[in-house]
Amino acid sequence: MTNIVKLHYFPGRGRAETTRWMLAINQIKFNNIPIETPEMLLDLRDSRKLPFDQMPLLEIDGLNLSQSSAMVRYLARKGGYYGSRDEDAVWCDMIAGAVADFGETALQAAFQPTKEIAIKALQERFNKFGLRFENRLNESGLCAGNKLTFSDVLLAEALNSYLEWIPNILDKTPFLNDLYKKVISTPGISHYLKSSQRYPMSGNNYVIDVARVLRRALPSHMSDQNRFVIDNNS
Ligand SMILES: N[C@@H](CCC(=O)N[C@@H](CS)C(=O)NCC(=O)O)C(=O)O
Repeated sequence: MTNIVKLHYFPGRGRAETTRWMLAINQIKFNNIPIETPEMLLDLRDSRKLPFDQMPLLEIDGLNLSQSSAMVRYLARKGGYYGSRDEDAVWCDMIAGAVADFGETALQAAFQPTKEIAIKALQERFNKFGLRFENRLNESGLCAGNKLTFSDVLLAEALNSYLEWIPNILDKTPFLNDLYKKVISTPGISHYLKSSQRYPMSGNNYVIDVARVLRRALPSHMSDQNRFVIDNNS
């Protein structure tokens, strides 16, 4: 019997979401293991499965994987999503790097003081990267080579978040729009997006979960900002 794949993280998308999309495209069944309290995180750290004390943690094939970019690449190699040639693989890596910079703004959106501020930041980031991605896709409709790679999946995952905030953002980038549709209609990802494993768009509840588990201050616009911070001097 194969061990079920486990993904430990806050009960939300965050930095675990790219791994979920890569598990999905590989059609690998997995369980989200939500870490909802500081005690649960402490137990996970005590288990010595976190080499850098950080989440997410992916338990797969008898391995304890840390760092979402390593998880994504492990799953890319496992499923043949790393391109066929060295040149494609290095393009995958370059695009994955750019998508990480692009996607960071979407990861931070829920932490912004207002919806307007979040949307402004996303639009500016899209203005910087959108046409660069579009021009790259112009050649074959894909990020690298002539078959789907993990860089296409990462790009679609980031675009999914941008679209949730700005629904018409892909109106002037038809290649990006086509790539997005292609990725979300693959059997694994379309199934995942409709499944109970898919967390909703991150909002205040997610921000509060993160602060509570990490015992961190909430963003300054939220009330009772230090409600989860332990004062060790008192
Ligand atoms: N580059 C890492 C970042 C991991 C990370 O920052 N994880 C946060 C939660 S999103 C964490 O565990 N923070 C606690 C800590 O750094 O001690 C990745 O993508 O996996």
